[in-house]
Amino acid sequence: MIDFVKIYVEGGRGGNGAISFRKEKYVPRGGPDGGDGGKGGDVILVVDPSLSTLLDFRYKRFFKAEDGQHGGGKNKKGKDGEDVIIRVPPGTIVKDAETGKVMADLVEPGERFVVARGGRGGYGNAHFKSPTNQVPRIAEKGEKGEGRWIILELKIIADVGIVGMPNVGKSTLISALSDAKPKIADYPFTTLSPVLGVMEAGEGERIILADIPGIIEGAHKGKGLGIKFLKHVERTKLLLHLVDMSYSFDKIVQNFNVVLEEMRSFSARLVSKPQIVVGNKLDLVQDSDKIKKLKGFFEERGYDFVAISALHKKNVGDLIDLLIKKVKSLPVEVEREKVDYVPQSRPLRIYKSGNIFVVEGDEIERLVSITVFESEEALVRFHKELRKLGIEDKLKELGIKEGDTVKIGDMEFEYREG
Ligand SMILES: Nc1nc2c(ncn2[C@@H]2O[C@H](COP(=O)(O)OP(=O)(O)OP(=O)(O)O)[C@@H](O)[C@H]2O)c(=O)[nH]1
Ligand SMILES: [Mg+2]
Repeated sequence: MIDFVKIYVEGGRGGNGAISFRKEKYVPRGGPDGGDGGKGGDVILVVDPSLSTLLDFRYKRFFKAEDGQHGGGKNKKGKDGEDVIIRVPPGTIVKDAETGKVMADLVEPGERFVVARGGRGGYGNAHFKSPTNQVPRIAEKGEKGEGRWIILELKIIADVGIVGMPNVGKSTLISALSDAKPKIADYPFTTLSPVLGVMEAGEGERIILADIPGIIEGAHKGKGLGIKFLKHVERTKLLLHLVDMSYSFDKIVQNFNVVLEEMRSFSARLVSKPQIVVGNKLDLVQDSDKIKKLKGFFEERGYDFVAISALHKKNVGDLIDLLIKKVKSLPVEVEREKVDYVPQSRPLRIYKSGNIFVVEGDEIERLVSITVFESEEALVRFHKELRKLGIEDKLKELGIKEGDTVKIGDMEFEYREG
């Protein structure tokens, strides 16, 4: 099962603004009418409930939205770039790959999250008309789209998580209760990855069940398969702990405790979930006292207990009733991962590195990226901004001289006394 992928997402670049002047009869040069560039497309994640793994991302790792088109004359705005829609299964947690911070936890079908914004379109020269400048020969370039590596991590959303030792009949049970058709066999570790099943719960309601690989002693230290799948039952509402009743009473209790301990070692949150105990393989039990004893034992500890045979569908109806009653009594809300990602703009920083004066910061780098340096007017505007941001003063403080190199973003400039 693919439940962890790293992908690259990038919004489209904004289109450039146009420099253009109205052509009118008998007027040599009309007013500026250069249109703005279109906005770059966004990369958007959308929850698609028909998906249950991140398998698709094994083959496609780069997602870039379309660039905006350039503006044109006659105030023609460039067309916005198309968004890229990425479909993800419910329960997909989105993290910034660099910091590991959670950007979003996508749960509800149709829920959307813009994971990389497209750049703003550049202003055309019509924007720069002012009382002192009737013929602005200046336009902006489109802004770059956001680009980042992200991690998608799937934590299945189900109502009931079926846990237990290998070979106790978890997969047999999910196939008896739902539409799921997992592999069933008489050896441990038949199930290698989680399986989801939908159970009809009357009045159009449905309960989603998750069957995960068996858990053995030492699972939290990496033994067997169980532990890495435990995260998939971490946000179910109810745990259905299945035990194999063909063993002796003591062995059944011992096995039960092993699974409980392994879950506790994995997470306190998991083990504190509401839990019911289901004894399976009733058909193999001759001694009806054992069942009474088991029922007493588990109920004393606060668990509901049902004895069934998943294979022969014995008492499965009772179990269904109990599941419906339990799930309905539990909160509807899925526990979401806490979002702790705050988009941070890099502040302005000016320093000397060797002979080079380096200027860093989102605002100034953005300004560089949208400025058309070939245009004298744009250059004047750029210098004005530098002064306004206090960059000029700071560079002088650091002892900059005519002819020195200033690096801003990935552009290098020769410093001229303005
Ligand atoms: N006699 C009897 N056998 C059962 C019952 N339920 C399951 N089995 C058998 O137990 C064996 C294991 O069943 P699975 O459903 O594959 O068990 P599991 O818990 O999913 O096993 P893993 O995926 O390996 O953890 C199979 O041979 C099933 O036919 C039952 O109620 N009675
Ligand atoms: Mg199984």
